[in-house]
Amino acid sequence: MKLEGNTPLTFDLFGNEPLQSQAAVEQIGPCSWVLRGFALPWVQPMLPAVQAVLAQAPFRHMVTPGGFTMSAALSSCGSVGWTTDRHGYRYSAVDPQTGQPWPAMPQVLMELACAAASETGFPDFIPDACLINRYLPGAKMSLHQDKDEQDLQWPVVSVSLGISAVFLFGGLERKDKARRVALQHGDIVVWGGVDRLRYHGILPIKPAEHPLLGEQRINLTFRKAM
Ligand code: MD3
Ligand code: FE
Repeated sequence: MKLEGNTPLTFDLFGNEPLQSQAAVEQIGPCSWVLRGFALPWVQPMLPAVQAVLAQAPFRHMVTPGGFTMSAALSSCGSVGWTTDRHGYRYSAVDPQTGQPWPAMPQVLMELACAAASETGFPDFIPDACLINRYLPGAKMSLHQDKDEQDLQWPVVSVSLGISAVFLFGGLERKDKARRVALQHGDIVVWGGVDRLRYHGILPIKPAEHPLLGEQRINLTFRKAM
């Protein structure tokens, strides 16, 4: 690194210079923001960390309590992960597919989520779950609310990687008109407060090729579940 007169030197736990990002911020709700490109400086160190998680806890297609197989494939890391079966949706400390605890949340993912939350006014956010969704072309996520977390005062931080998506940003009732927002590689969405229970979804992904990730979209959502 370059040493200059008064540059403060700060290092993370591994003695690395912390990554920083300057991103264009778009406010899309009273308590929701899109940080365009915020994750870009983290992408290179993130990808091997995500791959290591997926080696321990491979993607799987969840079946909803109603019997529908979700088109996005899912995995998790952190002290709890999200699972669904015919009894319902819940967070669990164990991956039901392996019987093992979920992989720990890699440091670089935790740092990115905390940096993005701080940027939008949630400096004390410490996620305990990171859900990893993989969308191949045609996959979608129907309108839903994220309400399985215990304390809804904490925000959710979402990181988009790979090919782009159109997300639906609805209201507090399913019937409310949803606005469409394009999400690209490196974009982060943070939502909390009065927006925490807004309906949201992802339109079917259009086929495209991303130079780093190929024909897929990966979305990471960081939550404080317990
Ligand atoms: C929620 N994931 O995992 S995150 C999910 O891109 C999930 O994979 C989607 O919904 C994905 O539960 C969407 C992005 C997002 C953006 C804006 C929102 C979620 C939002 C606004 C309000 C509530
Ligand atoms: Fe969601």
